[in-house]
Amino acid sequence: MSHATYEIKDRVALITFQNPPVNGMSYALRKNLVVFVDQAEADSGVDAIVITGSARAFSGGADVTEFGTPKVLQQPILRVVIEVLENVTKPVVAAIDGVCLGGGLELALGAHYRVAAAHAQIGLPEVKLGLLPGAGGTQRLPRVVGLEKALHMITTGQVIKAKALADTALLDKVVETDVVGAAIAFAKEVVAQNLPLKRVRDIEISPEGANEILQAAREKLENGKKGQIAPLKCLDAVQASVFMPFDDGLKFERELFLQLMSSPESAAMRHIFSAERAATKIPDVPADTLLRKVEKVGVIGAGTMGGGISMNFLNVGIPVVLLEQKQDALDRGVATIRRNYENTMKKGRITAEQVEERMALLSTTLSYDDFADVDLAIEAVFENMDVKKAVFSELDRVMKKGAILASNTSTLDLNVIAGFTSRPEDVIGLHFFSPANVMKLLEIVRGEKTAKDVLATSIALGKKIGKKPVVSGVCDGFIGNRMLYAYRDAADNAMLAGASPSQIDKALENFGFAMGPYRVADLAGLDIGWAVRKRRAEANPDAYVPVVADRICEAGRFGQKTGAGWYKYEAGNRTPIVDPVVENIVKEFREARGITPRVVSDQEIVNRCIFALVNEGAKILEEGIALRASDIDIVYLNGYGFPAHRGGPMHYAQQVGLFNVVRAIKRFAAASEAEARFWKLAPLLEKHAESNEPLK
Ligand code: T1G
Repeated sequence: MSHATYEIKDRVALITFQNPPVNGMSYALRKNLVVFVDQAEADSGVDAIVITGSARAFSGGADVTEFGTPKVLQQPILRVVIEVLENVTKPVVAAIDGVCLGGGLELALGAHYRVAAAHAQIGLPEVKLGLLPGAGGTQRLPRVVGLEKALHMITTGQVIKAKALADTALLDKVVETDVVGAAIAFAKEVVAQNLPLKRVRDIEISPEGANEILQAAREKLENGKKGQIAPLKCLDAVQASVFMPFDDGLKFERELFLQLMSSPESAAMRHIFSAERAATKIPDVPADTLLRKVEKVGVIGAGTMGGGISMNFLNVGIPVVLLEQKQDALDRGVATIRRNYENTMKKGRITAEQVEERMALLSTTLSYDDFADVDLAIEAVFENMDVKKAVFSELDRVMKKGAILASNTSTLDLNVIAGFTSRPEDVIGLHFFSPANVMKLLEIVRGEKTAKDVLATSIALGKKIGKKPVVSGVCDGFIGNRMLYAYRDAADNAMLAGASPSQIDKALENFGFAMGPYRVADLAGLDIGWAVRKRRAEANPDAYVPVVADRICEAGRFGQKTGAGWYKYEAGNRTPIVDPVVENIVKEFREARGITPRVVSDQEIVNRCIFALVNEGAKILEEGIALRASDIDIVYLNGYGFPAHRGGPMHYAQQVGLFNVVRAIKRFAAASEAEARFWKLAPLLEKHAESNEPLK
């Protein structure tokens, strides 16, 4: 099957890529393109050539599905295709609509001229895959948009609308409609006026001021995201565009590209790219499932969560009716939403008009009767089953047939909640993470009776509001929090063995977490967890195992909010300060248990905490709570700050080697009875360590 079409319109050869969904530059498309270009060049009835894609995509770049396969190196590789375009003896014009990204933009830069639709999206996002533009982008883009803009685009992966690039040499014409027609007319004009066949590679770059620009960019990147090596290599490649002859620059770019392509960081980030998309595919829910319409949303609870949840829908133009029990709570909630928008506006990310547009979509009520016409209701009320029962009974009473009833619960059994209604098939969990208007993760909790179209609608809505949806089954803590409990317990075990809270935090921050578990606890507040543990202890005294955090809380130390928790804090300052009081509490806690502290290495701390995540993740996978290992990665990357350049706990475990993970867990378990109780090895993990089959 051909991956491009060829037709002649008024002596202009029009070559249209046909590799849906986004015209990835596959081997077949690359080959078809060269064959058609050669055909057009040899045809005396053709004066010029226009290459184009679809309205959705000129091209989304190199075909990522070919990475790691022989096809990615099968000739003609993209660089060769680009050289073919550059050296055609007739004008080649790229007609750009939709996305023009990565290798797609590099291809367009090989054309002599470029005509774009104003709304087309242009960029070199390879850095987000842990790569750099490997088909000349680092050498050509600076020549058409200037060094500084090219540096920013390539080191951040920023995508820019074509109209914002209209005044650069990247684009020769920007049109509102019919970009192909405009490109054909433009090509004919080039022929009629016998204009030169411009090659981007021939544009000179002045070195004047380059060093200052490059040095400033380098310093910024060196203080950037830890562990990500691609941005600095992008900078090195762009630097070559200024100081090396073009072909040497191409060679240098290629060397750096191949280094990145074989790096664990890029493997991790490419894994994330495919994992995010896989997470929205549910085996027993057909991709063409008819979705329920969601044109109006009701949110119950105007607190931090309810307000943040509401903002997600207001941001995409969906009206929200916000319900509370008391007017002053409503007023506070609305004021908080407005304040959040005004803060975003002050940062220049939205305009004053957008603030008003969004606030105008928000209405409030004290009566459930106003939920009669909402298509989806999401409750974000107190985490108590009696409260949930009252809320869902009311929702069931007032909401129209076919509406979706959602709970934001993070700890309660969704199936029980669904049982409070006459329509359990319309009930689902939409677990947002605080702050709900910022955090990307959305755990979509599928109840036993949740209808397939409700699930499909929720996933589509999650994507629409810019979240990373992951489907979870029903269990305590779903996917993320259940793993978080294991992670925190592992950190506590390392502390009991002899490590200090600050050593544990630093070890995990060096691994790549933005904050270690004790700093996170101080930020979130220790009192919340303490209350949960006390409730559990009252309910089941025999099962309760005291933890050091109890002693910290008993001392009135709830974290930043009280000026002291695991660390102490000076007034108005969030910098954690190691506190001898805590070290003494930990020391006494160990002594009371007859534990003699030992040296615990940073690597052991990391292994204990990350392998605890992996072990719990394997249990979650085995129980069918998560559909696939990569879903677990997406949860932990987007809800818990797992470093992207590690790919997620399950991906990281595969890179370490499941044999090594299982061996380490067994050695931890052998240390004591308490450790053996904690380190119950997931059978699935042991099975895959034996078979060496990757976890799927
Ligand atoms: N190759 C192959 N498939 C791709 C693809 C690509 N480049 N990009 C997207 N897809 C698939 C995706 O997996 C999904 O498949 C479907 O298209 C829709 O994607 C040499 C080496 C293009 C903005 O980094 O940013 O060029 O799940 O759900 O929201 O220098 O996809 O339906 O089976 O995301 O409309 C550089 C990556 C590659 C762009 C579309 N390019 N893609 O977003 O749909 S490296 C990128 C995106 C490179 C050269 C280097 C987005 C999109 P499925 P989607 P969307």
